[in-house]
Amino acid sequence: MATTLEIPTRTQVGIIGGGPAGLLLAQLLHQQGITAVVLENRSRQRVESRQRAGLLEQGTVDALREAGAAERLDREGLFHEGVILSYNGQRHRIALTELTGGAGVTIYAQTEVVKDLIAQRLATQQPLLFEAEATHIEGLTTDSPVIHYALDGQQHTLACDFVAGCDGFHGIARRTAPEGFFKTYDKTYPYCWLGIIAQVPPSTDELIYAFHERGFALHSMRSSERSRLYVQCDVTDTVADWPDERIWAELHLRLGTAGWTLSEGPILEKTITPMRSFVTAPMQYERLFLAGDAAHIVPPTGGKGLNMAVADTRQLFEALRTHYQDGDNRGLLDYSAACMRRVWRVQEFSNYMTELLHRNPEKSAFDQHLQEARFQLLTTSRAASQVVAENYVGLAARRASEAAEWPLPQAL
Ligand code: RFL
Ligand code: PHB
Repeated sequence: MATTLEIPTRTQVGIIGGGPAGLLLAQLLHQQGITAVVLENRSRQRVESRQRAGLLEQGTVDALREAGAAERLDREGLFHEGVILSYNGQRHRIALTELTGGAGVTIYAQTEVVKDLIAQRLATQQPLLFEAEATHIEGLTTDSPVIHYALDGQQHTLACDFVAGCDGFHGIARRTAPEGFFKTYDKTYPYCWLGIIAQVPPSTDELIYAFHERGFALHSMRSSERSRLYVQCDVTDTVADWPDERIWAELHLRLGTAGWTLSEGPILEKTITPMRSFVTAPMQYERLFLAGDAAHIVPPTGGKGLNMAVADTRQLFEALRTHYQDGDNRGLLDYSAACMRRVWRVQEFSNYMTELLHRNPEKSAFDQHLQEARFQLLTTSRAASQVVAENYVGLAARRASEAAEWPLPQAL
């Protein structure tokens, strides 16, 4: 069902997608008096219950604070000063704050971020239409593009100055540009993640990422009462292949180390996630700007997807703000280039973490030794650990984005 608001036909920024990117953009614009309409094709209940990310970089927390949407996050978020990597039971702690001059990460579920942003949007009485599916966009080369969408069985149009494509990996925005305009780059991995939420206090204060010869495992958390855990599984597996006993048995084996036990509890939810790296370049076509998963996907091993979506959103917001308030279009013109520098840095780190920590049945014995040597370097070199720490907390990506002198490859 849609909200009870009158259905708008014209706005300044038409936003497709009511995930973290679209909702945050709408709020930041609203604070500056710039109008927007958010079109979201799922129901509110569905959007608020999709289990996804949990790890927020400092820049993401700051953006949510700037948007006035961090009251609960500041109360309930769990700040982490370090993270643990494990290799066949041998653990190595990366002291994040110590290695980065104070930066850490915050655990606060994406579901909660989305609930906070939706509540805030509805409180401002600004348009957020659920079950409103954008079907196509017209006139992107004119100064008034039009988004066509279906709502309650009827077709509607929304005219705007700019379109923000925040509609995730399966959205329509990216497909609106002429064939061949966007270049795409991708990589899939020969394994998936099976993720669970368990009603049990976390068995660790800090996240544990484990390589094991039986495959990857991750111990994360949602609160002092709930744990979030993942195990690497095969691409052909379904949830039915993973009864609770099998999941716990693998988690014990893969996360285990001498003198530590993993507590079990009722499993509330199980989902399987494919692992994929994907980049669209550039991130703008005429008056269409892509942000978040609509433009790029990373495998979740680095905890980066949501953080990249928020970083794009901030960049796009700032570009739109200076356009409307100062008549300055430089931010809009530079949007894609500034994002791309950060996107490739984050892609590289997510790929590094993924390949470091998963068992890849397609790898040769030689490559498996290299993988172990990479892990060993982390345990013996503070410099190597610092590189991981700077990437994990988001510092490295911010520096990449600001390195404007770095030339972009011709193809971009
Ligand atoms: P979203 O969240 O996919 O939102 C896009 C929204 O657009 C809607 N939509 C449409 N609306 C109208 N018309 C259409 N035609 C539409 N087509 C689509 C969709 O219904 C949806 O609501 O994209 P956004 O906003 O860019 O946000 C990206 C993040 O959701 C994503 O990157 C993260 O969840 C990735 N991720 C993680 N990111 C982190 O930063 N830290 C983590 O710890 C982390 N862990 C994860 C993750 C993703 C995971 N999965 C399930 C993929 C762990 C997992 C398991
Ligand atoms: C999560 O808490 O869901 C989570 C944390 C870190 C990751 C991925 C997922 O790298």
